[in-house]
Amino acid sequence: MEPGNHNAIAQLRVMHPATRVSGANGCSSKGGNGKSSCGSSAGQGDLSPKVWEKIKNHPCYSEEAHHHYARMHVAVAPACNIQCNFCNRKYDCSNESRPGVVSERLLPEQAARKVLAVASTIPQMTVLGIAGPGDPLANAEKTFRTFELVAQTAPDIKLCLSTNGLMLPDYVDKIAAMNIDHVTITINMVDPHVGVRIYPWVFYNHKRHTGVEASRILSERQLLGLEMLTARDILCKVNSVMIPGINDRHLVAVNKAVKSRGAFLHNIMPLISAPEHGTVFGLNGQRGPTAQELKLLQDSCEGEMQMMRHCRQCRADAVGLLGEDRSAEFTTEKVMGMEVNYDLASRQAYQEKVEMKRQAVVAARNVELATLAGEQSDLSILIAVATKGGGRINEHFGHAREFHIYEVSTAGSKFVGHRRVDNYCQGGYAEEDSLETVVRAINDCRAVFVARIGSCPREGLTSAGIEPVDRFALEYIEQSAIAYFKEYLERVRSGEVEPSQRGDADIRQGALIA
Ligand code: CLF
Ligand code: SF4
Repeated sequence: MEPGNHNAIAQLRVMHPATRVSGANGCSSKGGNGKSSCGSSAGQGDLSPKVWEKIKNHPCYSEEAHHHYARMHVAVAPACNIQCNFCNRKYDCSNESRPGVVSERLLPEQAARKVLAVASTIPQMTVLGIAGPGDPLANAEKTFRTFELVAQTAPDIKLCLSTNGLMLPDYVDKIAAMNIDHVTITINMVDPHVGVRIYPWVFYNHKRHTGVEASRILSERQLLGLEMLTARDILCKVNSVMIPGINDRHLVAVNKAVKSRGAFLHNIMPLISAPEHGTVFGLNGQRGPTAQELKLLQDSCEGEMQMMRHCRQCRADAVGLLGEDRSAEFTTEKVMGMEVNYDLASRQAYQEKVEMKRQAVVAARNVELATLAGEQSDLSILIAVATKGGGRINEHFGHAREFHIYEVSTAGSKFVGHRRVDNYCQGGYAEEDSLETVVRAINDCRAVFVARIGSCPREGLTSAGIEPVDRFALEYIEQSAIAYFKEYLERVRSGEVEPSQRGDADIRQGALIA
């Protein structure tokens, strides 16, 4: 579609216009009064039906959902009104994206057509997010116009917004009026003296502010915006970038501050910083956290509120399940050539099947979990899993671009993160050097579950103390993890294995363009 072709949306075939699934009546988020079940794999748990309806197929707000449902971003928001030391304008917004250039910036009409094209092709795509590449509320007109067009033509798609929060208080009423049910605010500090090391300036009220004053304005606006949103029962997630030596310890205070203002979920992400990104932090050698540092901080905050651990710091034009990127299939040129056939009824029918599969995953996990009843042990282990989604161990070791990490103990299994890696198998031949990077990425794990694995990587992993396990190929992840843990306990009790501590692991730095 040519830029500015406003008629294109009207030409799209919309077979079943319907009311928005994501209701206008808000929700009864537990707000600041307690930890909720969201973001975990616990299913509805203690969530109210209204909140559950909002999160159950949102891949970012529900860890369990992220194995089954996809999201997409449209890059309609190029400008930004603040400067973060971890951002370079040539790259995606680090608030919501990994640092890779956005392939295309879109006009709202192009974006809306792309949404329908994706919705027609990927029926489990349930969420449209606007997350950059700049700040969506610094580009408010384009952002809201895009949401408006999508709400008219694809009423079942949840609308999701991610912002640095500077302009948030000005737009809360608009956000509520447009049924945007999910808002993410990136809050890296609540103390301007910490902020001064993260934000060199903010542009507010027609003026560029610097120093402590800049961070004071930003923090006040962020927290005010958060309070205003939660007062309207809009689900709020807070993203925080963990920057060792700058805000790592301070993020516990951020966690408390956002919890007390009703945030629903806290997502502490590792700083991604490399010199080639051209950011202030990248150029001055500021490191990101190790896997263990990140997990320790997330664990220490988890008593306060539910933590998101499955964020992929995705691009501002990402499409697909978290962890996969199908954006190259939906360039403007390709979208223009596609027959767009948005069919709400068939989307819903497909999603009902997804729901049944999802329930089967949970049921299998619960049956296995019941067999742990009465087990007494302080041991817990980490397991890396090669998966393509669906909650199953269905990826070959050599094809995995990331591993899901599960922590297993007598309490059950829990998703605690993911690790990106270079493909071990590079188009038919094995890349021996990449085994070393894989080992470093999952070095804290006791075992790696795969659908298949060759003899060379099997030997390399074994000698690194990581057991390659393919006997659960194609089985459910959590059910298998619990079964493995029971065997592990028996092996420890029989003296066959020593329950020694594993080492730390690397979080991969640098751009990853799918
Ligand atoms: Fe996009 Fe963000 Fe909505 Fe998700 S992403 S706007 S809440 S639909 Fe999700 Fe991506 Fe992490 Fe963001 S994995 S970077 S948390
Ligand atoms: Fe970059 Fe996003 Fe920060 Fe703006 S808010 S400077 S786009 S990371």
